[in-house]
Amino acid sequence: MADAEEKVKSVDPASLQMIEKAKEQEISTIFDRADKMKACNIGLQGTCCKVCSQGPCRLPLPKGGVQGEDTRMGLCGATPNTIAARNFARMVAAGAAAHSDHGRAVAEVFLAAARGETKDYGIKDTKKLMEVAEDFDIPVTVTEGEEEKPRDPKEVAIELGEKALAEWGKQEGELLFAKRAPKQRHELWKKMGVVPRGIDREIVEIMHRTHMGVDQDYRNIIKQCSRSALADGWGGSMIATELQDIMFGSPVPIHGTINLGVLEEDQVNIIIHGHEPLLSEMIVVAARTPEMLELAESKGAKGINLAGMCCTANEILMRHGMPIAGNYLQQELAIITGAVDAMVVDVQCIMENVANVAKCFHTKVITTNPRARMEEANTVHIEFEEHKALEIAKEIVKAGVENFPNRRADALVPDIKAPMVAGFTYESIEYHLGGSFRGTYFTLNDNIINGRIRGIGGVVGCNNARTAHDSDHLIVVKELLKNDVIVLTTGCNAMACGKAGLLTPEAAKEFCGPGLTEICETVGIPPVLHMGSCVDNSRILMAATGVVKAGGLGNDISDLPVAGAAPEWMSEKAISIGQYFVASGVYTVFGVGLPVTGAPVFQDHLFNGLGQELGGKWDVSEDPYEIARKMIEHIDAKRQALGIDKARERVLFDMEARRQLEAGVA
Ligand code: NFS
Ligand code: SF4
Repeated sequence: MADAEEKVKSVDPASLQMIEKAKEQEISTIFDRADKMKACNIGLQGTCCKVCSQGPCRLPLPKGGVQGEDTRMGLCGATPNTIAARNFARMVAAGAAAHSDHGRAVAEVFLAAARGETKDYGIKDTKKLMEVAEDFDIPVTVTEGEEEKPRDPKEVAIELGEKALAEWGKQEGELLFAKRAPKQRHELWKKMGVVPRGIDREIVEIMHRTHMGVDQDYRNIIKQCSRSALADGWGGSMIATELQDIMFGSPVPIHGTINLGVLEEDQVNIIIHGHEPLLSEMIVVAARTPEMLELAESKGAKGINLAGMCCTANEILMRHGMPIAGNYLQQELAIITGAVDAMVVDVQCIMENVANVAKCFHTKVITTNPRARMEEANTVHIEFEEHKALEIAKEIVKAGVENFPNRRADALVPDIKAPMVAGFTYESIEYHLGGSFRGTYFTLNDNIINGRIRGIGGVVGCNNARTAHDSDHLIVVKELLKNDVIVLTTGCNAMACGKAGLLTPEAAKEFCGPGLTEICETVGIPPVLHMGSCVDNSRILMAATGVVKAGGLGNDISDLPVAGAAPEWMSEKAISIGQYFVASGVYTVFGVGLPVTGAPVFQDHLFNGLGQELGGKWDVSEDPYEIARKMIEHIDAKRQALGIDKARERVLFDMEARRQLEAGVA
C-alpha cells in the first residue's frame, strides 16, 4: 500500500534503476529520508529566529493568516518581517561567500601561475587576458618611442592577479566589474547605494546587520542583500569565471555525454565531485599520463575514466569534453552502481551520506580541500596545494586506480546516457548568434524584435529532494521552448536538460515553437544553451548586458524580454544568485517554495516592492507550469512595453495554421 502512495522520485530512468537497487540492498539514500522526514513548518515560513540564545523564537502564521494588526514578535520584539529578512540575508551571505571563496582560490592560483610560482598552471587565453585587464583598468599596451606595442602578457597577468585578489579586501570605492553592467543599471545601483565596495566587506556586513539587535528594517536588510549578492554575481563569481577561462581556456561548444551510463565497467572510474576546477583540471592531466595509464593496465583495467558530478562536471565538460555522471541528486546513486573506484570531492553540495553509501561498496572517498573534510573512517584526505598540483593529482588518481581490483563482481552500470553540446559563453553566443559582420549581439536582438525568438529564459539551479528529481526543471524548460523562448542554463538544470536530450541541435525540431526551431536549425545550435557551472551564471549577466548594448531592446537589463527561474533550488548559493539577478533587473521565479511566507509584508516587498526600485523582483510557485507561464507573461509584458509585441503576432502560428501554410492553403 505504501508503494502505491509513494510519489515519483525522479524522472530520470538511470536514477530510478539505482534507487531501486538501493532499496533492494537496504541502503539509505536522500530519496528515502525525504519520505520519512517532513520539513519544519515554521522554518519553511522563514519565521524561526535563532540568532540569540533567548530563542529560538518561533512565529508561525496564525491559522487563516494574519487578521488585523500583526502582533507576533520574538522575545526581543523582532517582527516576522525582521526575522524572515534576517534569515534570507544570511542565506545570501552564505551563498555569496561560497561562490566568492571559490573565486578567491582561483585568483590566488592565477597570481601564483602569473608569477611563475607554480609550473602546473599557465595562461591559455591571452586574448581574454587582455580584454579582462582592460576592464580592470590595466594598460595593455606600452609606448616605445613613436610605437605603441602590446604589453608582455606575463606582466599584465601579474597585475590582473593582484588587482583581482584585491577585490576581496577592498574597503571603499566600487568593485571593478560593476561598470561592466549597462550604464543605466550601474547608475541605478549608485543612486540606491548598492554598488559593492569589496567582496568580503559586503558579506561581513550582512552577518553584522543580522546579529541580534542590529538592522530592524527589512527594506534596509534587503538593500544589503542586493549589495552582497552583486558582489557575488559581478564580483566573486564573475572573477572566478574570467580567471578560469584565462588559465584553463575559454570554453567553445563541445560534445559530451551525460548520465550514470558514462561509467565504464572495465575501466577505473573516478568521479570528480564538487565545484572548483583548480584540482580537477590537474586530475584530467594526471589521468592522461602514460604512468597512470600503465598503472591502470597493470591492475587489469582498460583505462581511466574520469566523470564529473555537480558543477565540477560542468567545468571539465566545458573545457575537455569529459563525461558527466550526473547532477546533485545522483551522487549517492553513482556510488550505488558499485563501479566507482574513487569519488574525489572538494567543496559545496557534497552530501555527508556519500561516505556512508561508500562503506557499502569498495568506493574510496577522497577529500581534497582544507575547508571541507569528512570524519568518516573510510574517507581519506589528500590535500590540494597549487605549488605541487600535478603531483597531488597523480596521487589521487593512483588511489583510484589501486582500488580498482577491489571492485565487486556485482557492479551494475545503468545502460543510459545521452549526448549533449555544452560550452556556450558570452563570447561564443556572440559568435553563433551575432553574425560575423557586426560581431555583436545584433542578430540575436533582431530575431527577438522580429519575434522568432520571443524572449530569453535563464533556467538554472539545483535539484531538491522535495520535488521529483529533474521533473520541474524539464517542465519549465520545455514550456519555454514550446513558446519560442530560448533557454540559457547552468548548474544542475543544465545537467537535467542534458540527460533529457535538450542540449542537442536536434532537440529544436522536437521541442520548440516554429520561430525558435528556425533559428536553431539555421545556426545549428541547441535551443538550450549550456553556459557552465553556477559561478558561470556571471556569463548570463554578461549575455544580458550584451543584448542591451547591441541596441533596440531598451537601455537596461530590466527592459529586456528576459526572465529567470530556479525550479528545484535548494542551496543558499541559489538565493544569492536569485538576489543578484533581481538586483540586475531580472524577474526571477523560484520553485519549491521560499522561506518568506510567514512574513507577508516582507514577502510583498520581495515580490512587488523591489520591482519598483530595481526593475527586477522575486516570485515563487511550486507548480512548474505556472513558473513557465509567469515567465512568459513577464516576457510578453516587456515586449509590449518595447512596442515589439505586434511584430511577434505576425510570426506566431498555431500548429494548424502552420500545417495549412505548409500545405499551401493559407
Ligand atoms: Ni549550483 Fe553546483 Fe547543483 Fe545547486 Fe549544487 S551543484 S553550484 S548549488 S546543487 S546547481
Ligand atoms: Fe528571539 Fe530576538 Fe533572540 Fe531572535 S534575536 S532568538 S527573536 S530574542
